[in-house]
Amino acid sequence: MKLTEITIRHLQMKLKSPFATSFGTLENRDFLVLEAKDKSGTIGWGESVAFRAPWYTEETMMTNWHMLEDFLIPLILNKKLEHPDEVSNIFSPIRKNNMAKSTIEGAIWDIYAQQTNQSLAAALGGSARRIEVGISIGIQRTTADLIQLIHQYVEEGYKRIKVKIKPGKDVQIIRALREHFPDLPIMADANSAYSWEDLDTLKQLDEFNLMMIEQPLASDDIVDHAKLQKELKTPICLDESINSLEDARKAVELGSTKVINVKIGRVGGLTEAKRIHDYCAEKGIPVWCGGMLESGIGRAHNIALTSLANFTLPGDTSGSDRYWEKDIIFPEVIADDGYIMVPKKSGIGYEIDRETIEAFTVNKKHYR
Ligand code: OSB
Ligand code: MG
Repeated sequence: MKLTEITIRHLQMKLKSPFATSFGTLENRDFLVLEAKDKSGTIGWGESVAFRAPWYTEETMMTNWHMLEDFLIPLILNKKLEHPDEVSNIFSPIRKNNMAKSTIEGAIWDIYAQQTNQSLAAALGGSARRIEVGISIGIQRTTADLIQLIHQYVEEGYKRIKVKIKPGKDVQIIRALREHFPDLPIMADANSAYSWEDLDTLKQLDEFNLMMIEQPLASDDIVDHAKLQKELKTPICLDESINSLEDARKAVELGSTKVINVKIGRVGGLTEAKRIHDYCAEKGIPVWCGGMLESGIGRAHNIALTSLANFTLPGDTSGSDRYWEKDIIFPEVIADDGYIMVPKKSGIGYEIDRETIEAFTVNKKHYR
């Protein structure tokens, strides 16, 4: 395998409904799509999951473009590769910038799977025929709006409901949800909106039998997360804090987390995601696959990863129709009764809808 040509596109896609978190509201999803061509002509696709602004982590769509153009593409173009696991070594002179690295690595995994005549899921060692999925709901204007949305998604079959919380929009809302849905698997994601000072509030959330509370404290705060976990029955799940296998090991050893949300982009690619999965399996820590409001390309990678055995909890990979009027793959991702079928075709297992990609492209550049 040897990449001879790469194209980067900036796409802008309008979300069907705005997505609000503890940091603000997203109406349009701006992101990069990377198309890589191997010397044999095989084409692979990757998606940069970084947002326009650095609210989730420090990477942005434009820092990703800069890293790709000025550092990562020059390191990988025309370099001979036997296996995608070698990519992390090639990129090792570049610190962090995991989402940028993952954008190319994902395309290389797609090419590798096609050239070895297997699905990306099989290439990663996954065997699930279908995956169980949940849905992540942004902060709503009123609790009544939130309850109505949850009814709709439960009816559609989603297997667990995740709601976003932030200070002032937490205990009351979760209490109302629990009264309304006594047995529903519910979890809450704070996107780092709390600190140790908020211990009392976080302890109040412990009454509602939540499946887990995701990333309550700052991303670099695994010490306080360990202290917090000692005060709570509810399992803590880390998201933003886990950027590598080493981070996962330290958080697990410290007792900062009982569940891990694995995001391919955040950890620098599928190889590292698989390593975290394997480590957690060994330690009895369940994992699930997080989402970044991806287009169908990123979702296809998520579905393949989720087919690995220790992805035992429903993830955030919902159907295309939850995000977009029209996705950029054929067929679109369909969540039927809360399950997504893992494609059997080679590579990412979906066709790329080039016409729709072109329609959403704001800017593009070619590298060779
Ligand atoms: O924290 O998991 C998160 C979306 C954007 C950024 C961060 C997060 C999320 C979600 C939605 O929770 C996941 C999705 O539906 O793709
Ligand atoms: Mg999260």
